[in-house]
Amino acid sequence: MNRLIIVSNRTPGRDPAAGGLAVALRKTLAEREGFWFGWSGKLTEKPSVDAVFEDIDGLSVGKIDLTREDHHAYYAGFSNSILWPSFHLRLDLATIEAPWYEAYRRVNTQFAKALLPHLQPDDVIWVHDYHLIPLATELRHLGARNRIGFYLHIPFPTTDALYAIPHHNELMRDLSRYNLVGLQAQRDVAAFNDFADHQSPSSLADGPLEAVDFSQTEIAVFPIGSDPDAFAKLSTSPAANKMVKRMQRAMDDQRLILGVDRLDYSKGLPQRVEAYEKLLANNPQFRRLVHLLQVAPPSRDSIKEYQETSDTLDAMCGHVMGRFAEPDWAPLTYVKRAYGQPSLAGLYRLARVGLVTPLRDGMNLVAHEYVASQNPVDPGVLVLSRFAGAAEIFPEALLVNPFDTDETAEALRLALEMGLDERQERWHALMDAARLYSVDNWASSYLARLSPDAQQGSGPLRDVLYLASVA
Ligand code: ADQ
Repeated sequence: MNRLIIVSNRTPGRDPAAGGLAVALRKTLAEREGFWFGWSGKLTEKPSVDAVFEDIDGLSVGKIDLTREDHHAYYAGFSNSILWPSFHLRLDLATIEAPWYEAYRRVNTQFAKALLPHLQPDDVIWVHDYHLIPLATELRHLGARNRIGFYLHIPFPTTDALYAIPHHNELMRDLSRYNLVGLQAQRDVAAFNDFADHQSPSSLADGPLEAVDFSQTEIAVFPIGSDPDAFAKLSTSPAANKMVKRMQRAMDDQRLILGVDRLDYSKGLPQRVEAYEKLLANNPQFRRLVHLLQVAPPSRDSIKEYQETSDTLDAMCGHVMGRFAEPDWAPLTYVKRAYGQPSLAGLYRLARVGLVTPLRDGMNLVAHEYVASQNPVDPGVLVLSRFAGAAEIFPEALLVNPFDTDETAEALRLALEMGLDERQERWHALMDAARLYSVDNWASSYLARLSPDAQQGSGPLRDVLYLASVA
C-alpha cells in the first residue's frame, strides 16, 4: 500500500481527548506507513526551512514553525477573515486586506518546500481544509507528481460569494491541481459545478484570465461523520455518568435542551437563544419545566467579529434570564468552556432535545455525536438546521430554517411534546445514517478514490459519489 501523508494547518498533539477526526486519521495512518505534516503551533523570529519530525504515541508528525507576522496574515487574516466568512456566505463579516494573500501563499510555499524532501514518488498526499488550498500548486511547481487530494471541511460558496474573494480565480486554479477534491454535501458539489460551468473570468488587476480547466480533477461528496459506536459506549461511561449526575442534581425533573458549539458566528447562537425565548413566551406551560444549556467556548477571539458575537450572546442570554428567571428557576445556563468527549456524551444522552442550528455549516459533527449518544429506549430529538451539511443525511431530524426563530421555537415545542414511538422511529433512522456515514467510512472511501489504483475514468468527472455506493 502506498504511504499516506496527511497535511493540515495544525498537527495532532498528545491530547487523549482529541476529536473524532484526529482519532480516525490516526487510525488510518497506523494501518499504513506515512506521517502527518503541519504547523507546530510555535511562532518564531524566522520561518523554519526544515521540518522537525517527532513520534507522538506511535504517530510520525512533521512540523514547521511560522513567523508571527506570517501566521497572523495567513491564519487570522486570509483564512479566517476572508475565506471562512465568504465560504459561509457572511460577506458582511469579511475583512479584505491585500497583503494577507501574499502571506497566505508564502506560508503554503513554506509548507511545500519543507514537505518535499520527505516525499517519495508513490506517496499519496491528503491535504485538509481552506488554509492550504494552494498547496498542490506549490508542490507541483517543485516537481511533485504524486496523487494529491484535498478535502474541504467547510461549505463551498455560491458563485457570487466566490467572486467576492480576492484572487478567487487563482484559488480555483489551485483546486484544479488536485486529483481529487472532496466536499461535505451535494449542495457543495452543485455550487462547485455552478462555478466550473459558468466561469466568467476577468479581473481588473490581471486582465482577462483563462477559464480554469477542471478536466483532471474529480469533485465528489464525502460526508464526514463521527465514530457513533464509540460515542454510544462513551455516553454510559463512568465519566459521562458523573456529568449526568451533576446535571440531574441541578435540573430536577426539567427537560434539557442542549447546544454545543465553538463560539462562532456561523453557528447561529443568538438566533438560537431568540428561538428559545419565543418558546417560553408562546408556551408558558414550559416555564420551570425546561432548561437550555448552551456550551460554547470562545474560538479565534483575536478576530473582532468573534468578540462581537460573544458580546451579542452574552447580552441575549442576560435578556432571557431577566425576562423569565425566578428566584428558584433559571431558564438557561451558558457555559463558555470546552468539555472532554465523555462529559459531552453524557450531556448529549441526558438532553431531550439536541439543538443544532448553524446558519451554515460544512457538516456539523455535534449532530452526529448527539444521535450516537442517545438511549435507544428513550431517545431525544434532534432539531437541526437545514443549512448544515448534516441535513442531507439526517432528513429524519426536525429540520428548521435557523433564521426563522418562530419556526425553530415551534420545532422545539414539537420536540418537547413528541411521543416515545415517534422519537424511537426517527432515532433509529438517524442512527443508521450516523453508522453509514461514520468517520471511518469517510476516510476509507476518500482514500480508495484517491488511491492510484482507483479506477480512473469510470464515470463522468465531477461526479457525485455517495458513501453508500462506494463503501
Ligand atoms: P467545527 O466548525 O469546529 O468544524 P463541528 O463539526 O460541529 O464544527 O465540531 C467539531 C468538534 O468539536 C466536534 O467533535 C465537537 O464535539 C467538538 N466541540 C464543539 N463544541 C465543543 C465544546 N463546547 N466542547 C468540547 N468540544 C466541542 C469544521 C466545520 C464543520 C465540520 C467539521 C469536520 O465547520 O462543519 O463538521 O469541521 O469536518
